[in-house]
Amino acid sequence: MLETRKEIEKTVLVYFSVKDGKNSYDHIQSLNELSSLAETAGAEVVKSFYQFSSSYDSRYMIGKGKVKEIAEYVEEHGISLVIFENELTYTHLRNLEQEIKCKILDKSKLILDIFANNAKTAQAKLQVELAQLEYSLPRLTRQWTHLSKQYGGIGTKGPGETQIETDRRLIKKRISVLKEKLEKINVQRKTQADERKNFIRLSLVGYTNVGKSTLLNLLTASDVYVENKLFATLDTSTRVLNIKTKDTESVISKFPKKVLISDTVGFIKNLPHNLIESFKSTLSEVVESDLLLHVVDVSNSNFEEQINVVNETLKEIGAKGKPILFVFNKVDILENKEMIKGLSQKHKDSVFISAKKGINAAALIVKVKEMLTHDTKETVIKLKPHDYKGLSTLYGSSEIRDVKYLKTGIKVTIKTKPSGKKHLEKKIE
Ligand SMILES: Nc1nc2c(ncn2[C@@H]2O[C@H](COP(=O)(O)OP(=O)(O)OP(=O)(O)O)[C@@H](O)[C@H]2O)c(=O)[nH]1
Ligand SMILES: [Mg+2]
Repeated sequence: MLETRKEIEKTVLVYFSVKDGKNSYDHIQSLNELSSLAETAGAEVVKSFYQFSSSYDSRYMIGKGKVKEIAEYVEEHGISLVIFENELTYTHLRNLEQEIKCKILDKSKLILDIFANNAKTAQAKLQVELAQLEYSLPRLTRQWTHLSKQYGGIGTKGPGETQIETDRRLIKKRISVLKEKLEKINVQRKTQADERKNFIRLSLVGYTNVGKSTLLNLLTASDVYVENKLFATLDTSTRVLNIKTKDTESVISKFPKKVLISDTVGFIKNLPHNLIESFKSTLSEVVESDLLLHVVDVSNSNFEEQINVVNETLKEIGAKGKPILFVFNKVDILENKEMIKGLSQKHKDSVFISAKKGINAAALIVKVKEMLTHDTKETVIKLKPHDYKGLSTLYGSSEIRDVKYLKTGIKVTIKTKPSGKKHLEKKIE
């Protein structure tokens, strides 16, 4: 755990990128995000360094000149922590620590620390410990010697073995213990999931700090933890849709089954892979949902990139292809309201809300109902006059309710699902 929580550590950030001519803006976004992460961990960021070069330095990641510049700054200003945006290898860490005389971390380690600090349930704690150990394994230094005291015992110190080899073996042993424990929790979770089969299941997914938990609270009249910090939520909370306003109650009563909504851990750019791996069981609720509500902080200038990161992460956890409703949140603080029109054209299944102010909750629920009870929905498709090929495609792929041959074209009413509709539109174009 970072010592930063006990006393605020003066911190500098470092960003390195290989020159490709287009990163003039990226480094600002990345450093801003790294700064929020560092502050979430309790650090005080006093300066950022960045460097673009034709290739990275195998010894230090950044060039030797930059290392010197940072070392001087660290000494002059009493800095105790340097955080790199880039993932550092054991060699980088060792060499950097020799030149810059203070603690050095990379973004993955920082995120792992925040997760460790925020983990509340036994499952989250085990998952974080597993990810931390897997991260440490290739970066072992003598810092792990305490493990032999904690988990040591018969056969932990073979003759001639170095301490690091012993530690590595201890860590591997602990990793398999953790995996077993998590597997047991997973079996219990599957039983719970089976019990939920008779419900309609929605999951809130999205970048960290976009307002997922605030939305869960609004939609389910709950009180889960909300905070203007990254990774406030690490566990999955599931609640029944239950928002009692004049507009929403009547829609909710028309759902064929009770609706459950789950809120879960948020995503971030370059989330350490082993964290995603160990959080897979927490995230399995997402994979099993009927519909994903992809919550986006539309007031954040970087929201398009955040959408891409979330889409990539969804692929990684096996949730690709799930129906998605884009929930553009924080419209109350959106300066450029003009954007809404363009976004709603780009993302057909979308709503614009403020979870905090309760704006447009009814529209969201209506949209959810529309997407879920698609089989009762009708869509009218207009084909060109004499487009019998298009008509035959429609007959082959959907249930036709009505066909009208007009002078201007053929008007076909079909029973369809939203995803099916997109598919059809493509076929007909
Ligand atoms: N202005 C405004 N702020 C909001 C809105 N929704 C959420 N917030 C704020 O955004 C911050 C993050 O909200 P959370 O609900 O904790 O976000 P989250 O997506 O659950 O975040 P993590 O669990 O940390 O990934 C809090 O300070 C909320 O009060 C909104 O509609 N408008
Ligand atoms: Mg949350």
